[in-house]
Amino acid sequence: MAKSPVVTDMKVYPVAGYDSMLMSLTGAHAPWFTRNLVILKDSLGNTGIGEVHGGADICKALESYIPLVVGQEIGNYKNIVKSLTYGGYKIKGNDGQGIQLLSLSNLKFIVHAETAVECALLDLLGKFLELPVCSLLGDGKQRDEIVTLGYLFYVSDKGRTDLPYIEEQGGDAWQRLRRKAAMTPEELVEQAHAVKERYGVKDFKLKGGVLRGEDEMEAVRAIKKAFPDARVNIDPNGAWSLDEAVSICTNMKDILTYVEDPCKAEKGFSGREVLSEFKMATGIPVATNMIATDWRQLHHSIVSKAVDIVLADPHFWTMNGSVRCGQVLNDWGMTWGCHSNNHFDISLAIFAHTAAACPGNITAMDTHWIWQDGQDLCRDTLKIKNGVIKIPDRPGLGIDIDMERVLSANALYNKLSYHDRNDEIGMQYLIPGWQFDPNSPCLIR
Ligand code: GKR
Ligand code: MG
Repeated sequence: MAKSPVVTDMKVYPVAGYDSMLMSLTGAHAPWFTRNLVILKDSLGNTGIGEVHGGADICKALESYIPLVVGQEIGNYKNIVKSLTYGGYKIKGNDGQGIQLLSLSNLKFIVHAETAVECALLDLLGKFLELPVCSLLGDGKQRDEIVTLGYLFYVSDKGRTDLPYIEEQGGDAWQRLRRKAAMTPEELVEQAHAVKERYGVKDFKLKGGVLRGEDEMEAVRAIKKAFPDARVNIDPNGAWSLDEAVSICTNMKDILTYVEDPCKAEKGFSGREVLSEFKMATGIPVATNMIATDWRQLHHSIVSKAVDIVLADPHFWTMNGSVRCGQVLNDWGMTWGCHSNNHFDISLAIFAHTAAACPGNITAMDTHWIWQDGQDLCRDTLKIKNGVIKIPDRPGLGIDIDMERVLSANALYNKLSYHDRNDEIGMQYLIPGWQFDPNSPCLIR
């Protein structure tokens, strides 16, 4: 009987890369971000790769998977992933809150570490069957190109800290601008121009939760004025109260194509109830990556008509789970989209292949990668050109790991004194003693 190759080796590499001082409700991004990589080898000598969020707990979960993966046939990948979900190390202390209040310490409970293994197995299986990963997901490849949006951020002045944020010299407008402060509507429009020039994106998302909602809307208005054909969205991560969100957004109907997590649970009402009231009051479509991060939450979001666009990040749902979510949303007249955190180019490929397998009219894909572009861990990294990522005409993910770069990203990780995301440290240079408050934009204290 024909057999598929067997996994002969699994390695886990925690890695780090550089970031700008990006602002959001949770504070200011540190000079580094961390991720975890999985690299598999099979009996044909092929390599399969995967990436997931960073941090020691996720790394420990991945390491606990090694005996469940090595020696297994890649054709059995669904059962292997299932065995990890049920048999791998469970990160302790989950209070069940999820990220509905955007607590960064809860992110590790939402992340499905096994996605990194699922991805690496699919990469191997794709190479064996000579098919791209997206053809192995759901009902197969639905599109050749993935439209992405330009993810804009307020950027703080790193000169107000003594933290080692990187500087970039030379390059194009985007490479110069992405390491510089951008706090005014004019500076954000300049940022948007640079992103459009380099990547050809047509749509924009502004990360809010930084200034007063009214002030952030000024930036949204300026972006829409500069790019009248763009679909423009703002995401304050639930920083506003329901009343505030309704009042700020009501006049913005012609400007906002949709709004992401404008408000959240309050006064004894769940986030889903509150967003449903927001939608009824404003008629503005709502996207979320905070209140529909698993099947049970999705069920309640749909029943309460709380959202239109579900940003089903494959790192939260697994790749197969995210595609299944995309199929259900499409059948039920809703829209699939993708949430992101800072990531390397392997996750860019995870997003692209997952999006390629989702049917129907998906929304432009989020990605933080433009802030990391150039820190590739692979050769033949996917690129955003003319606003789209083309699915490569190659088996598997279509990218090849560069071990030299992985080892240097791993060396950077090992030098760091902390490995979990920490947005407080940078913030405390700006506002002494600063602490996260889910109800207050980060610069309003
Ligand atoms: O990178 O600061 C950030 C974002 O705010 C991120 O943490 C969010 O999870 O991009 C994300 C979102 O869409 O909510
Ligand atoms: Mg969001």
